[in-house]
Amino acid sequence: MMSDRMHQYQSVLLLLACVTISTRLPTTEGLKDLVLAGIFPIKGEGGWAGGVGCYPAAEMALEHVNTQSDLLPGYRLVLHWNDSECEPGKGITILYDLLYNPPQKIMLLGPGCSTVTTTIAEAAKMWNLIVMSYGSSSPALSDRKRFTTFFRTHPSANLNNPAYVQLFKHYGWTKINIIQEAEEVFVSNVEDLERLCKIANIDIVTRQSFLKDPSEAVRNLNRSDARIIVGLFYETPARKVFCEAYKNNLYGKRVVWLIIGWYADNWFEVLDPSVNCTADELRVALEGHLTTESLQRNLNNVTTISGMSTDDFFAALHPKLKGSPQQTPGYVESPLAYDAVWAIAIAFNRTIIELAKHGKLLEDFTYSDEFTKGVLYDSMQNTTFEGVSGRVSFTSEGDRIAETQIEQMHNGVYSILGFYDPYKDVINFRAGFKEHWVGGKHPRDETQMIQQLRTLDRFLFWSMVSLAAFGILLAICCLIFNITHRMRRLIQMSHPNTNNLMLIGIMLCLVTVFLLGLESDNVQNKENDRDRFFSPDNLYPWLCQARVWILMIGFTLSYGSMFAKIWNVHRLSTLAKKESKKVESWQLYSVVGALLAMDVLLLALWTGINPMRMEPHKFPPEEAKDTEDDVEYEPLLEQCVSTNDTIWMGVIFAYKGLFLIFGLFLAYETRSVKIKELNDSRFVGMSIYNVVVLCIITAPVTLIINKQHNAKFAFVALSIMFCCFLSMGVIFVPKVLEIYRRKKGDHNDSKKLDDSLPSREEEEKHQKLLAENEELKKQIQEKEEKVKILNERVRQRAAERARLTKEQEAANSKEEPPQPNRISPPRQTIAAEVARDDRHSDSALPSSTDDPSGLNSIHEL
Ligand code: ABU
Repeated sequence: MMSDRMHQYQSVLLLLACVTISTRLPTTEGLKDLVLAGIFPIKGEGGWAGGVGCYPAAEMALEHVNTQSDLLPGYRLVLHWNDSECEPGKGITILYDLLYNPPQKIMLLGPGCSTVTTTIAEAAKMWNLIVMSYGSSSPALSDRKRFTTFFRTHPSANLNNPAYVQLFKHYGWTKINIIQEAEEVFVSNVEDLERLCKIANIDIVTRQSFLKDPSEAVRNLNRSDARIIVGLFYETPARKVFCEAYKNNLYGKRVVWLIIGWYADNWFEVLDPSVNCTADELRVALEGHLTTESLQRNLNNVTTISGMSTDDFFAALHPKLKGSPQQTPGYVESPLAYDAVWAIAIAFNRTIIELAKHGKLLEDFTYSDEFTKGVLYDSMQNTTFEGVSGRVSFTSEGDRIAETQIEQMHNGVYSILGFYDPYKDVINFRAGFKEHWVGGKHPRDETQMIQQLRTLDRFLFWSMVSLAAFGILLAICCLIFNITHRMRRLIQMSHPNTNNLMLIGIMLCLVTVFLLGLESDNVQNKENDRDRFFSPDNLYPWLCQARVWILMIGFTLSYGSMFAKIWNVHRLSTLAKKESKKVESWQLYSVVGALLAMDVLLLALWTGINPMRMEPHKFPPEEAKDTEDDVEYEPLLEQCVSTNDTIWMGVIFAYKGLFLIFGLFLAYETRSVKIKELNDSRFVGMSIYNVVVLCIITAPVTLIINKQHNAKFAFVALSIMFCCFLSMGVIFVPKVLEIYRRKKGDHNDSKKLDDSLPSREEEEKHQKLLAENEELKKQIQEKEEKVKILNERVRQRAAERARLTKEQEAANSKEEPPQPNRISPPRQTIAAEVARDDRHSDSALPSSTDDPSGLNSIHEL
């Protein structure tokens, strides 16, 4: 048991000796060690293994710092470090190991992963430990209240956000989608991006997050038809995300991804058993994507504090790397690790000088030494120098300010597209850089919706308008006819003024056919609008109003005039015989006037309370078959609408419906009434039948085919024209023919316009005669039946008599010679026999007493 313990203890010591690697420097006698605790992410799954590239850079920096004679004279910087594997739990464990095992650590270099840093940097104040991170990008770390002793050479990821916004603006993207790993580093980054997008009026359409498996999040993006996708995740999940994107077809000419730029250059080629896609598939999914990362190298290639340029730095670093730079995670951030060590050295240098003023030594620092921590903090805050990663200085939150580099991938290779300058808030695109997009041009943020107005078929429109124009011409001819022949009795007796009103109404209705075919000018695409009849946009509401007003007033004038006549005919026909049956014009006009007033009142209320406007009805989008572009057509149908239009239409339909049905009733009631002063009243009645039937059919059918603009227009136009033509025909053709007949010489004034039509009395008389005739026919038939029966009897009697006579003669010739007084039975005997037979026959037949001879009855019949 004891030996086991010993063995364990030895193992721990051995392990500590192995993992706590002191950087071996050429020691100089009498140099005091200033020991740093270091945390680097090297192994581990997921997260960022940036320690692989950053640790060699930090090691190189220690080497260079320690060889500087004017920096930290009498001291040697030493690093004791361990691997956090980018795991917060593991990070805390190794922090304890580092802090609670000698030697005393003066400062913490790292951690490199934001997830580990947020845990450790928050706790570091408990040991009065200043933390200098080279690889933590989390914006959450900029919270000074939470991370009181934290500095970093790595810029905050939020620095990329203004660059994103400028990119969105540059490409005209206003609808953005986000997919993020559920880690604080990305959550806080996205929150800042959302804030900036809101200011720039850019919509975040969907925001998907995932913990380990991104498949559902990617599917959700696909469902939302995402086009511009910002992806914030570590490198390992990135491979999973793009594998899912490949499987879900979320790439190509319609999609652009914007992701983090600090992954290793060939990150998608890394063999990963948890990813079910080949490198080639990932390359296909990644083609054309953009990356952003804070600039982590000195672009000017100036000589830096170490005496090296950035190129010199990388040249010196490459031999220290285990693999190729492209495959080395953290290679991009290595200048930050190098500069972090230099920043610590410079801050230590200042601190030593400052502490000396207070009689203190930096190497005497303990975890309870707040004073030294304060001096060290101030020194770090004021540190500034030209580093291989650019100018190093810290904001009050301990952040770096840096440019953002934007890259694009083409055929699996990244090329720099430009840089975002945070001071000027502009992107400086690299001169001569050619963007590479899968579809030849950058994708849109959504499918381009081209609105296509469904216009009336030109042939249909012109056919209907021509027919309507012809109808107006006919109405004008009828009007002229009515006026020129107004002195003729035939026209006078038809109350021509009412007919004129009707013709004016018909003309108005026909004008509506043209108004119904007018279309507005407010759609985006004008390609197929060449031959449209435009009504200027601002006049369209007036057009809507005009259609309703003109059609309603036209209808009331035409149908109302007919109604007034028929109503008068009915009124006169129901008057008592002694009352005057004179047609008063004012009565006709007042009916039409009252109906018109009702219309005007209703229309004025409608227009005043809920005026009409044009509102296009949108049909479901249709895919554009004529283009390769990301385009869909959205068919539009112009329609006049108003608030509460169903209520208004309901009121009007109800009122007009009653009006029509009442007219129909009056027309039926007066179908055979003749009024001398309204000689065309029965033609008017026929016209009313037609109008009512057509209106009753048209109104519901129009509502049903409301969205089929051509069919609706044709149906409404034809119904209007049919009513108009029929009314004019029924009322005016007989008049024209009559006048024509009279002109040809037939001046028979006694012949009236409607003489051909029977009056009600005549019809009743005719019906009576028909009934009488039927009765007589029935009687004749009965008599004929009787005659038939009697004829049969006569025939039977005659045969009987002949037989009897024959028998008699035969008997006479055998027994005795014939005697003159017994040759034939007396006539009376036969008649008596017939009479006897008759008494036995049907009682319905005439008896022998009524007609004793029988034969007489037959002859009479
Ligand atoms: N450039 C590496 C950032 C890693 C991190 O913030 O966790």
